[in-house]
Amino acid sequence: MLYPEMNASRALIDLSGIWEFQLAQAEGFEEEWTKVPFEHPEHIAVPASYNDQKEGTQFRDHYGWAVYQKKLEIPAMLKKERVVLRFGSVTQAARVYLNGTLICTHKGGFLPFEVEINPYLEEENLLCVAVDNRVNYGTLPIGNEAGAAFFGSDLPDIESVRNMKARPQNLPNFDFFNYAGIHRPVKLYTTPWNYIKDITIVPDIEGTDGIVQCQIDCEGTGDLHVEIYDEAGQKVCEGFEPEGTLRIPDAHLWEPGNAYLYQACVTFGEDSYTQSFGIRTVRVEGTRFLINNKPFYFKGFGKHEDSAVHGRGLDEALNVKDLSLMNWLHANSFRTSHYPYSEEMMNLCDREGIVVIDETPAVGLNFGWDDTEGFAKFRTKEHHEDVIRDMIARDKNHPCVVMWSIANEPDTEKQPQASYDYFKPLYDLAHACDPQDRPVTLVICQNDYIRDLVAPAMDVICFNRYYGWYVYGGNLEISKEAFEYEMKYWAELGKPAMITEYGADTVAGLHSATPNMFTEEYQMEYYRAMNAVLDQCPFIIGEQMWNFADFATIQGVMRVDGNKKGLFTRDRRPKLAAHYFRQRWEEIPDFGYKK
Ligand code: GCB
Repeated sequence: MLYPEMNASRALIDLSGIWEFQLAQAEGFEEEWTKVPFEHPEHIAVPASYNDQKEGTQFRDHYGWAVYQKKLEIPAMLKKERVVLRFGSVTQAARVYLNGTLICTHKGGFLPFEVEINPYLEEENLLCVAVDNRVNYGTLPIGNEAGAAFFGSDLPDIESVRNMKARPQNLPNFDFFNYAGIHRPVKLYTTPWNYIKDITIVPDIEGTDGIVQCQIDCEGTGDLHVEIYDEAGQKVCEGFEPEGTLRIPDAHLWEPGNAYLYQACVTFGEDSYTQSFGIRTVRVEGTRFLINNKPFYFKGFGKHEDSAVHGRGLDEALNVKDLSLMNWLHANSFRTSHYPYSEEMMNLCDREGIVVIDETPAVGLNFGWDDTEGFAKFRTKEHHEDVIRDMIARDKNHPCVVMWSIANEPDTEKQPQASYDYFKPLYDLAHACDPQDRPVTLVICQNDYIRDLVAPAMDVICFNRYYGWYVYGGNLEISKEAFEYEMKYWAELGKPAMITEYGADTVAGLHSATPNMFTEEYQMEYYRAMNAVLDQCPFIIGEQMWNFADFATIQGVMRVDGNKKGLFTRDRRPKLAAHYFRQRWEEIPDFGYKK
């Protein structure tokens, strides 16, 4: 799916700003709300989560639908063109109405969707977006349903869960606040009626040349022309076919920390679109992860899209700040834990040379249940396939994306065969969807890893480990030993492996000469101990600590005003361990650290 751009043939209007807003009930909202402007609306900023923009539990803990309205007048000159309404993301599900007519629906809170609106346009228009924040066994991420325990709180008995039906609430089975609303920009764009629908670029390297396989999908008829420009604005090659291979002599490669982007300028009849891309390859070979045929070492984090007031809403200044802090730390990568991030962030990573592991919102599947039903109770399979397809369709051209993660921490151990039967087809699907055929992984949780059949089926073993925190908390000596012991198992598999989460909750400003849990000293000593183990393992191709910054979660006895495992506070002030990592990562090269 193309990211909307303004150019000589396409207009682009950003509908960000203050919208009218009203909370609705769990099950739905009045039909009138889609037809008539609200009489006494709240004012809510878009894009942003609605939860923290206003005070009160009715906003923070809202369950079910909320409705946004905006009046629209479209410039007459644009109406002759094809007009498309596009949402970067609406969390968790959306119903979109124009002048009372339902024009599209979308399930899933982290990927874009769009609809052509010409047939519904009037002189003055009322756009209405209804948003549902409910999570359950059929959504990704997973929410608990009555009868199950949920993250953050232990319910005393089943009876109390039944009682809660009178006062329904979301029971997320994931450790981040279930922020909701219109999280990413809403845009109107136009195209001519014969238009460029999609562009797919697959780069390769031959000697010093870049090889670019291009596929252009168009609607209607017209002459097609592709021109490739370098960063100096020089044309380096061109083609005239919807599908073909172009050669860039002496190409500049896209490298981590050293980005170089080419522009494919496509014209088709009256339409035009410019797609940026990089020349780089990605491949797994033995126990190595090769970018441009050189062994890469991941230094970085799991992150969240999370900040004060905005919640999970797009904040471009924060994105710039975060990448700047990554550069300050000599980090080179992050995982989009636990959902695909904004297109704006992906574009920025392309430009800044930050490497990304792109993750679906499949978090918490079967985690935390001690029942026998296991995977059988989930209704996620089709939706899981959809998000894999849609995520790859959205992000396939990004040079920053080097691997797909199809899930975070499902329980792959209790029912190993059922887990394998669920995930192996999804792994195959991800490979089949990706024109660049990047490596595919799934991030496993700390469990009886010997029973796990899923991790060994992936291209790279990605594990989250909390020795020294949830396991042997406070005792770094025994944690180190246990971690070393486990590494012997993974070494045998002959695959590359990386740690995608390890961390310790750390209250900024809490110090002690003897490193006790929750102090800044403990966080630093914890990482020293774990990293010493990682450094001894030649098959370990990376370390991504948990988490880049403190972030909001559900309330509960496990969390003091959110998860505090950040290397930075929520407002991006470094903790002691940030200085430790800064020094460590300065000494670890991007390439060739593990031979
Ligand atoms: C995990 C999860 C992550 C949590 C983290 C923690 O394993 O993948 O979402 O936030 O642990 O801090 O407990």
